Amino acid sequence: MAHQFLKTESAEGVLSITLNRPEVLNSFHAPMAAEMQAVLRTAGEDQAMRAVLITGAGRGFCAGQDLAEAAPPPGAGDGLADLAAHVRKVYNPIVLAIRSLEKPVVAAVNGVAAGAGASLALACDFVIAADNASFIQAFSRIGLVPDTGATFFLPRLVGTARATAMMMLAEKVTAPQALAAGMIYRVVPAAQLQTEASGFAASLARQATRGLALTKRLLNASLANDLAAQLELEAELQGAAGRTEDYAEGVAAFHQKRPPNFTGK
Ligand code: T3D
Repeated sequence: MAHQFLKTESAEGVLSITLNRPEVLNSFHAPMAAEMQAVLRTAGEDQAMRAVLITGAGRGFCAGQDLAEAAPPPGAGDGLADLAAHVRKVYNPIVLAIRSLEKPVVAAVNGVAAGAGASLALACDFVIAADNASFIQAFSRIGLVPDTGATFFLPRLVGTARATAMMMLAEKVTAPQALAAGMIYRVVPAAQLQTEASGFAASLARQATRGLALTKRLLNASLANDLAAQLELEAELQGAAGRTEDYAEGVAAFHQKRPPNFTGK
């Protein structure tokens, strides 16, 4: 399907999504958000796509909400009347789609990730950042609160003290700082980002996709469950993993001393 504000490409079992409004650092307006929601839905349905990669065109990853749409300059329109409704309609479905997608999602952060753009990256399963990328909890600079899941993911990743500082001070966190804080998975030289991230996503797409999906479900649940509930869920989902073709293939490959050929079933 052709998109106006996203570029998509399918290769090696990976659906790559590029936010494509570089002139505004890929900030989200309603049409781009609607396209993103639709593409994530398709990604869930397409069994041939076993991993998803999200990146940005140009020098930024995503600068969050398009402020020209949300709060235009005086005389340029009314902007968004009800931000609560807008967040529910635009951003929450994107985060929920990523977290419930039964395949790994990789963010290749190619530049600044600000506001909901930073949150978008944190919602992904893996964040690989260029060494010149940065993360800014920009919300407080304009009098808003963090959204798009930032207050859920960030304290869990870096602890409340650091999350509070990032959110209240809105300072730029460089990619190396984000890595040191445990916010992201890997930092690579900027010139190698797309190659590294694509290769990494392709390697994920060759893994036991059902097993990864069940692992993702466990990780999602572990953020809320107590130990007994989590142990029970592990048992249940291990049962499901044990019924996959990939489990049979993994064990057969082990005994035959060869690499497994997982099909994602
Ligand atoms: O509305 C709701 O639903 C509530 C939900 C809110 C969620 C949010 O995401 S709130 C946070 C919104 N985002 C921001 O506040 C970030 C705004 N941008 C910046 O602070 C800076 O652009 C950056 C720190 C991200 C990068 O700075 P820099 O110096 O590298 O770039 P720049 O020159 O500021 O930006 C380049 C262009 O992109 C520029 O346009 P121009 O002057 O060349 O025509 C700039 O206006 C535009 N741009 C950047 N961010 C946005 C944007 N245009 C619209 N909306 C943006 N968010």
